[in-house]
Amino acid sequence: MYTQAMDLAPKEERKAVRTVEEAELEARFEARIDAGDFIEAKDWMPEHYRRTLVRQISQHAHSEIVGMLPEGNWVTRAPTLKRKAILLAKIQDEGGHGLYLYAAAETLGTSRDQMVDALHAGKAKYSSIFNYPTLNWADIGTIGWLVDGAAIMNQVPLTRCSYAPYARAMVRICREESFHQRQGFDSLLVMMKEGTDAQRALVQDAVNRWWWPSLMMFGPPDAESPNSAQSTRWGIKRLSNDTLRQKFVDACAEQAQVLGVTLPDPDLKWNAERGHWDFGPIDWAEFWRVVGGHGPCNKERLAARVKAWDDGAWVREAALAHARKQAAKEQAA
Ligand code: FAQ
Repeated sequence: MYTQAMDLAPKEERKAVRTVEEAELEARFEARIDAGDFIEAKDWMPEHYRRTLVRQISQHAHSEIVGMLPEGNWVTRAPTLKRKAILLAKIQDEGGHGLYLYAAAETLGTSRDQMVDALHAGKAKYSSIFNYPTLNWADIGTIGWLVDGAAIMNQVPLTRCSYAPYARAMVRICREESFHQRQGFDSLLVMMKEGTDAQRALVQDAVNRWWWPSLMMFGPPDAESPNSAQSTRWGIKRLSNDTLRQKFVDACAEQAQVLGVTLPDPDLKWNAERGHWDFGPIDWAEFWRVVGGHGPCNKERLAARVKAWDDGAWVREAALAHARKQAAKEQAA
């Protein structure tokens, strides 16, 4: 059920015999990838490259859109006008990121409606992280610090992805994510340094709950990541799941000291020989349970997206009717 292979043809059809011309095109494509060229939408590309990108970009777009929900839960309860304005701006940014990414995926020949249908039918994935609840105000700062922090770590290398429309979208998205991470860290810092004991306890509680799911955002270990080898070969992925996860742990271990919070991992310690922070085992059974649709909020998130889509039908219909009227007017003129 939970696969993104929504428009994969049956296996027999995919085995279609390659013509000499296709073999030449493919060799030229591989040479361009080897030379570090960017691939544009109208360039020839192997079908598997196209499908891999649609899979990844649509998952990424869905993550941005579903990712608005956990934070949206706190818009009406933000503690000050300033925090509310920041939160609103951040959530709007996530919506914008989803739209750029759907547009980037559309350049590969898959329509937004197809992608949205796959999400609503439970066939398309979105990041596991957004299936966890936001229980207290410190969850919002923690999402900024850890979730946006993990998102940037993963997304900066994507600005050099071999598919140019995706790489270009990522440049702007990363700039905005950087502001998101900073506002989260700032919000937590204020609670930790100027807050009450009760506020500091809220921050620690939020960090305890979000730390491990944030590490899972980078995907399964390299040895168990079926898509990594090919995506790396094609320059879609520039750094591996485990490499990015380690970079994230290294950054957060230092930042946690500045904040004065404890990361909930008794095995977290500096390893001078490796020049990295060691960390404890990740519960991959939990990760796969959440990815498989059985996390704490999967049902709620999907239901909220389907309801928002259904409730917005009249807007889409009105926009189409307006466009038809305008076109008819122009034709008559
Ligand atoms: N959750 O072989 P790999 C954000 C799936 S945006 C769910 O390693 P790949 C902004 C994977 O799809 C966050 N599923 O796969 C924000 C594959 O299944 P499939 C999203 C996951 O593609 C912040 C299977 O496991 N970012 O946070 C996850 O080479 C705050 C095997 O995995 C992106 O999407 C997961 N965590 O590497 C918004 C970045 N991990 O498709 C609001 C772009 C893996 O074969 C608030 N994506 N899976 O059925 C990527 O960089 C890659 O797709 C990875 C996975 C690294 C996520």
